[in-house]
Amino acid sequence: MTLEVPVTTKKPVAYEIRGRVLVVSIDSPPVNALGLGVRQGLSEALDRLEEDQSLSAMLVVGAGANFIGGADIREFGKPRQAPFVRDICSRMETSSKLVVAAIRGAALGGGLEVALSAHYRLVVDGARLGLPEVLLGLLPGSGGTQRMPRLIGVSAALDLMLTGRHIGATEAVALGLADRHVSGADAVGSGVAYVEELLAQGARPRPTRDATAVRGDASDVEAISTARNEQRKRHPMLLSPHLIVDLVEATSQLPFDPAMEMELEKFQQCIDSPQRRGLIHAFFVERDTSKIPEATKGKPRDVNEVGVVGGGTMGAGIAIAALNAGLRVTLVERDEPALLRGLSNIEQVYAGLVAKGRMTKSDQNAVMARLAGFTDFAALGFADVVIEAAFEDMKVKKDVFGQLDQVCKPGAVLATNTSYLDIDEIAKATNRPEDVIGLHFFAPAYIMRLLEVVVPRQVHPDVVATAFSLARILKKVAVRAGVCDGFIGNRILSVYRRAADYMMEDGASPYEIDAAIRAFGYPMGPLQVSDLSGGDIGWATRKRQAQTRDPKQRYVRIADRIAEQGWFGQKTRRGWYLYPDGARKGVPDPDVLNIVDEERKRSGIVPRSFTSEEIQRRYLAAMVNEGANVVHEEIALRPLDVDAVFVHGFGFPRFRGGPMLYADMVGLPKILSDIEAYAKEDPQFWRPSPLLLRLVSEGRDFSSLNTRDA
Ligand code: 3H9
Repeated sequence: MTLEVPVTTKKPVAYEIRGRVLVVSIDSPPVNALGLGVRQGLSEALDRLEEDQSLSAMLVVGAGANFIGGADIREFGKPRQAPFVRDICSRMETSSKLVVAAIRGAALGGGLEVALSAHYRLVVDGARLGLPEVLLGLLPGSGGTQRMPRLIGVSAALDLMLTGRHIGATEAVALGLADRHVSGADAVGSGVAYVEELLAQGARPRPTRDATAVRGDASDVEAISTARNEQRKRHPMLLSPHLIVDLVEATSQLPFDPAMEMELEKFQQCIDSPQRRGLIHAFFVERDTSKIPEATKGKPRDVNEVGVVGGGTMGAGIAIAALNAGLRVTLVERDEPALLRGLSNIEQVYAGLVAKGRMTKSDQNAVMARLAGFTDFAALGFADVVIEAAFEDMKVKKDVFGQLDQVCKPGAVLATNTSYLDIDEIAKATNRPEDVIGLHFFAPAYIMRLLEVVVPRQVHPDVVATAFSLARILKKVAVRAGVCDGFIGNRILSVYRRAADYMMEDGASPYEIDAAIRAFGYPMGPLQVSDLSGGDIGWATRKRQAQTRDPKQRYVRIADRIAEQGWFGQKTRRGWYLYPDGARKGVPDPDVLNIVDEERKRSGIVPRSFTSEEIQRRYLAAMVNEGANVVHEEIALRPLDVDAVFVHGFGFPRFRGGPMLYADMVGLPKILSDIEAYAKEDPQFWRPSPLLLRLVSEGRDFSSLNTRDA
């Protein structure tokens, strides 16, 4: 007899009895994370399985699109509450009755650890399995580090745990992570059928802890040593990857239970680390930047066809980003030679991928077939969105927008990729300012994930919503910014670069500055970045700003002196560094140090020494203070938007979460007292932001302004 127990949708775990099978369905939107309610529900389900003599097996499934998205990461950092996932996993694994997991959608982190504790695993189409804890500054903390290697071997387990990558159903079966793949998406139906089949075969509980894929032989030892060396080289500043390697090593050195104790201890070490806070902040920030007022007020328009004006570095990069997302692209240039150069810029990137074996020639042809080039603006008549990436000059931009106004269809979004210019002014060149917006990409536009969506005064909410929906299509992190010189990122950059210039003139060498910033966790120092992107760009900006610069402002000429020599960085084989024979890694240049010395003398400065810590503190204080100004002036909606800009567009170390979270972790009173101390030397530059002053006086931090709804 089948006893149907009504499914109560309100409970985060629902049960249904199908014959002799207890079907346990986790129903906790949005991703069935293992919050307290789910853990209690799973624990009660196990009680029921043990107590009910009519039951022979339990099937665990997820309601909705996912199995289990992992631990509820909002709970980390708060007091732990029993029952714990690791104990639930242990009870499942040691159950005397059969436990089976049927996976649809995401089984990630703690979710996969639950599945690993089942005796058998079935996957349906679209399943995504992985242990992505490392990306959050964590390690699998509910037995994943011990069960995964025992099930699929040391090498494969290290790969999954150290990359955090998700694998699909086919790979899961190939690796031995899942026992069966059933096509279709019916996890409950397929799961119950599978359990019945196993019961009919007399299958017995099969604890994963007893699996034997860890051999402890020379190849395992080799895999561990290679992983250890690689992680030391790649992630010297991170904690959790190294602990993961130690724990995988423990699978062949310790019995299961003591190794689990070791896992718990190291998991707690990660939980207590600032890196965990930084990386989890970065995870939520990526999702929260799209919570903007226009998300409810505006309706995105369809985007299939993108027009790009200008085929230089930015225009070509934007075209590639759109092509990669499957969109059709029309490129327009002012004349035939410029068009050919633009098309060849695009073609070269794909040819490079083909040469490296990362794309097939036929895929390249298929992508290029979605690209068309013209010298006549009329070709943009069908575009849903046009992105202008012409020369950074107001007259040029206004001319382009005047032409776009003539040819584009009604409702087309007209976007400019300007980095600094006033978009309200650009919009005036059209009779449809409500359709004009800023889409500020970062070079290379097909790689960098940041997209600043710059919102001018008259733009329609639908256009803002369309920009965010385009960003999703392009897999970018879109951040809403207001109009001002430099928007969020470049405006803040110009301030902390000045702080770096001042330190340089006061005594820190360019190479000490770069080394200090790398030691903070940046992949490159600011002067290396300048050499990579080209010193002529900043030089042009400084020349443009010269007329409006406050004459009382301290101005350091070192960068101009270097640019005046034609030393623009890697492309000219010298800039702040020398690049002998086109080498990508620069070496210090004594001539640059001479220029620095000359400028110090010219300014009457007696150089003093700076420690690495002092360089970092000043650089970061300038960044945080301007970040606060940008929030105060509502150029950024919240501090988290500033964090997103710096992590995704400026190489800020993700494990620190972003400059505003970093400031919270250091403590705002400390940042303010640094700024006040620096202001004694240069009160014109070091002016505490009104927002920083207010938050300190109220005993609050930036995070208190990070409401999840804009
Ligand atoms: C872990 O498991 C540790 C264990 O080893 C040890 C202890 C047991 N918790 O991404 P989406 C929210 S560590 C809380 O847009 P999608 C997210 O913020 C964890 N909330 O959806 C968003 O909220 P809102 C290991 C979570 O369909 C909403 O859900 N697991 C969690 O594109 C929708 O998210 C992971 O690292 C969570 N775990 O992608 C997996 N996950 O609507 C992390 C998501 O308010 N999650 N949210 O903005 C993911 O990778 C994706 O969310 C997933 C769905 C693939 C699941």
